[in-house]
Order: sequence, then C-alpha cells, then structure tokens
Amino acid sequence: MAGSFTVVDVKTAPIDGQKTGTSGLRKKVAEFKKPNYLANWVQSLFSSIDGLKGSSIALGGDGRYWNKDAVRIICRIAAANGVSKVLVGQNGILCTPALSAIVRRRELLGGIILTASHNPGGPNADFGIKYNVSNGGPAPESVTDKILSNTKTISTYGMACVDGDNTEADPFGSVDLAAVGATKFTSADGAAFTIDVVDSAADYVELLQSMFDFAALKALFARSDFSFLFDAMSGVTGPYAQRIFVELLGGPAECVMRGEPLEDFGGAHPDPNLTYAADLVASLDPKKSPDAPAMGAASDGDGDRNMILGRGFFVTPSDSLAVIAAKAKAAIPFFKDGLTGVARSMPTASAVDHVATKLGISCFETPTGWKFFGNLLDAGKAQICGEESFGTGAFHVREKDGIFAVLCWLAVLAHENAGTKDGDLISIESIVTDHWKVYGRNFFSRYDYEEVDSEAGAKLMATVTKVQEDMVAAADGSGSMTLGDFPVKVTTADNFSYTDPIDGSVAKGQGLRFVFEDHSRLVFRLSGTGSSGATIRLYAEQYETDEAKQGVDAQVALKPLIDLALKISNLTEITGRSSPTVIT
Ligand code: VG1
Ligand code: CO
Repeated sequence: MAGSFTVVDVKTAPIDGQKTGTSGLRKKVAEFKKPNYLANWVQSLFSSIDGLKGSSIALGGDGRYWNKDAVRIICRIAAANGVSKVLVGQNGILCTPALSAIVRRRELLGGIILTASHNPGGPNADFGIKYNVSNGGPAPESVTDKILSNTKTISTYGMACVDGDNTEADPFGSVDLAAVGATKFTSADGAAFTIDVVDSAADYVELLQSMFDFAALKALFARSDFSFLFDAMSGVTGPYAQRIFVELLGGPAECVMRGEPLEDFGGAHPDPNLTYAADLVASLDPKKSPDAPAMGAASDGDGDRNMILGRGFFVTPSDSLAVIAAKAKAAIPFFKDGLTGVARSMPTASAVDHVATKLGISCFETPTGWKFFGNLLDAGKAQICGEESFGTGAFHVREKDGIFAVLCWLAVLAHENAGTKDGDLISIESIVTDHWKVYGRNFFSRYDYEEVDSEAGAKLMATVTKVQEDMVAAADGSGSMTLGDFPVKVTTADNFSYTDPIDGSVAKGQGLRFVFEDHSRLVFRLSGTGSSGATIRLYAEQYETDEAKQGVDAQVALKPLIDLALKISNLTEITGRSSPTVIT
C-alpha cells in the first residue's frame, strides 16, 4: 500500500517548562494534550539533530494512555522533517531496552521513547517522551540543552498532511499499527517516507538469547526446588516476560503476574519496589505464603528497572549490582572475557566498589541518570552499571534493562547450583549474605518525599547547602569536619560534580553529599523525573564489615544517620512531612 502527503508549516509559539529532566520530558497527560505541546518539543528535537534528512529512527513506548496518539503525531512531524523511515514497535509498543537494542542493531540515527517510566498512567496521570541517540542511549546534555533552547524560540513546526487544505486528517491514518510490515508514502515534492511496524520483541529477545546460556537457565526452571514469580506490574514487559520465562525457559503460565499491559497500569504505580510491588513481596514471604517461590522479580512501566527478591529476602539494587559484577565472568557467557570496569550513580551504595577493588578493575561514580554511563560503555571503560533506583545494565544496550538483570540473577543461581542436588538449592539469601562476608555489607536506604511544594524543596536544599558551607568554613585543616554532635567526623561535604572522563563535559549540582570517616554517606537531591511539585530524595549508606552485625534490619542500622539527616536539614518543619511517601 502506498499514499501521498503534503508538508505544511504550522504556526506555533514557545511553551514554557519543556526542559528534559533526568530521563526525558515528563508531564501530566493533560499538559501533553494541550495544542502544540508535543509538536513543539518534537520539532525542537528534530531541529537539534544532525543528519536527520533521509535517516531512519525507531519509535515506541510503554503502552500507557495516549501512547498510540503520540505515535501518530510524531510520525507526521518526522515525515515533514525529512526522516525517511520510522520503525514503530507493533501497537506502538517498545520497552526501553528493546528500543535501545533496535537502534544499535539496525544502526539507526536514534529513537524516541514514549514513557514516564515508573510514574502512573491514565488520563489523569503522566506521559513522557525521551530521545535516544545512535549508540542507543539517552541523549546527552549537549543535545537536551539544544532541544530546550529550540523550545524557547520555536515559531513553526512541520506536519505531514493530506493536502494544504486539510491539515487535520492524518495522511498515514491507513497504517495499522497492529500489523507488522512496511507502508510507503511519497510527499508532494517526491520524498519517500516509510512507516515500518516491527515486532516489539524480536531484536531484543534474540540479543538476550545470545548473552545467556538459556539451556542452563531452563535446567534451573526444571528443578523441583526452584520456582519463580515475575510481576510485570501491568507495564510493557508482560509480553516479553511471557516469551522468555514461559515459552523459552519453561516456566508455568502463572509465573508472570500482571502480565497484560494496561494503559493505566491497573491504576497502580508501576514502580518495582517494596511499597508498590507489595503483592509480589507478600507472595515471596514464607510467613504469608508457605509455598513462596525461590525467586521473585518485577520491572517497571517501561521495562528498564528491576527488583530482585529471594524467598523472604530483598536484594537491594546496590547489592544486586555488586553480586552480578562479582559473579559475571564465571556465571554469564556474555561476560566470559571479564570486566575492565564498573560504574554506579553517586547515590548508589558503594558495594560494587569493593568488588572492583578485589577484581583490580576501575569503578566510576557518575551523576544520577543512565545518560551518564553512555560514554563509559561506548569507550569500553565499564561493562556493568547500576543505580540504587532499581536500575541495572550492561554494554549490550545503552539503557538499564530489567529483564537482563533478572536473567543475570537466574544465571547466578544456575551457576551456584550447578553441583547441588535437586532439593538443596543454594538460595538468593545465602548468595547475598556470603557476598557480605567477603566484601562487607553496605546498608542502604532511600527516603522519598514525593510532590512536596517546589519552594519547600528549594528551601530544604538551601538549608543543607548552608550546613555544608558552615562546616567547610569551620574546618580546621585536619581533613575532617564536625557535623553537629554526631560522633563520626565528615571528610567531604559538597555538591557532587562530575567531569566525564571521555568528553570532558561537566555536570554540576548533582546532589549534596556528606561522606563520613567510616565511609557512611548521606545524600540529598531533588528528583528530575517528577511531573509536578518537587520530590526530595534522602539517601543513607553505612558500611559494615563485622559479620555479627550484618544481619540487622537496614532501617535499624541506618537510624542514627537518618535522624541526623532529618535534624540538620530541618526537613519536617520545611516540608510539613513527618514521614516519607516511599522508603526503599
Ligand atoms: C530517578 C532515579 C534515577 C533514574 C531515573 C530514571 O531519577 O533516581 O536513578 O535514572 O529516575 O529512571 P530522579 O531524578 O527522579 O531521582 V526511569 O526507570 O524513569 O527511566
Ligand atoms: Co523506567
């Protein structure tokens, strides 16, 4: 089938507040639906990329409300801007790591992801858009800064229309997004444009199959002492999980819960953590569920986050990263040549640092957000990366990858149990506690105060900055400083700044941190992914090498640090919040 279209320049004016946050532009659906809102941003994006004319790009989203409408609008703007082909995931769906895989494998110019990730979906909830560059990773700040400046000066955007008199109707409306296949169109001045609807899973699943020993994982699934439960949280990963855990690994159909992608995620918050995946957590708790599976896992709305659970045991993302890095070479074929480096975001607990030291490899500390790992991965300086926010990934794509992390843990379990008899499964809990014996335990917790008033958020950061300034001013030159009457001295009190070791770009103001002499840390930062108000994140970490003290509950171990943080920041008074919205 073929058709034709005419390019029309539509008049518009700048719209405030279109700045890309930690991971794309995220706003309420109502905001995105306002006239020209999406079109302004997309045109500003296209105006900032080199090589757009004649290029091919990928497009897909997490299936949330308004996903398909946005796909249609973006195709029209892409055609008007001279893009020659848009590869759209079937039904407009692509999980974030799958989009990254497609961009890389098919050597595309880039890709657009429609997601607000773990934020709720639906007509009254959130929508989001993000651009990934040719390495498959989120656009660096040099690109997002250009997009922002274009949003401030935009006066027209291009739109493919049926003809100059009919600017409403979609000239590509005949394309069935549910049917895989390419449809060609020609513009009035002879340019060709193709919408190619591609299988949402094929490239990505093949990539994962090439990285892991699926036969060994299948053998693990076949053991009677192993069982597995995956919570797709009604997000995008359901069909991918069905394909991998059920069809390829032989798990029972019930091993995927909430496997059907829903536009509003069933009204839930598709964020894989102890609060929002409470049903999964309860299913893994042997006190509540006597038949609790040996392993549980969940991923978020767009499939880039993961949570790993053992029977009655939560693996913190920081520990997960450290264990995967420690076992990668032996347990995962993709890493058989070993690692040259690992990387973690600054607030992430330093568990992986101890592994890097032992392996004699580099360990990089980057600002929050996956875009900062891109250069390290491209340059081969790091192969595995992670964030405390349930993000784990490697150099196979340039996004964090939820299902990849789950496969890593299955591979670790399969490897550790290669010699055990059915019935004697070495558990996830014992793998992690054994890890602590060797490397020490990094207790970690994050307190989120969501949607506080923006002014209160700014005031809190100003208060903590002042505390830091006063400490630094009072420093006696001995290299350590005092924080109130806290018994442990502070060695660093600053606002984290990062210089990219590859391109020298500098990212300032990435979080207020206090590092203590015993390697404990407190970090304060404001979220860059919220759609309204401010979300304050408080991170606490404490290192414990004494085996006898490693079994304590993290909240108990971290209480003195958290109390200190609340006191010095005056958080309760400034925000009016006596407790956080979410603790992870
Ligand atoms: C949060 C996390 C960060 C993560 C980002 C995107 O950002 O802290 O680690 O990379 O979300 O994750 P912020 O600025 O709100 O703290 V996702 O799953 O939204 O793509
Ligand atoms: Co996500």
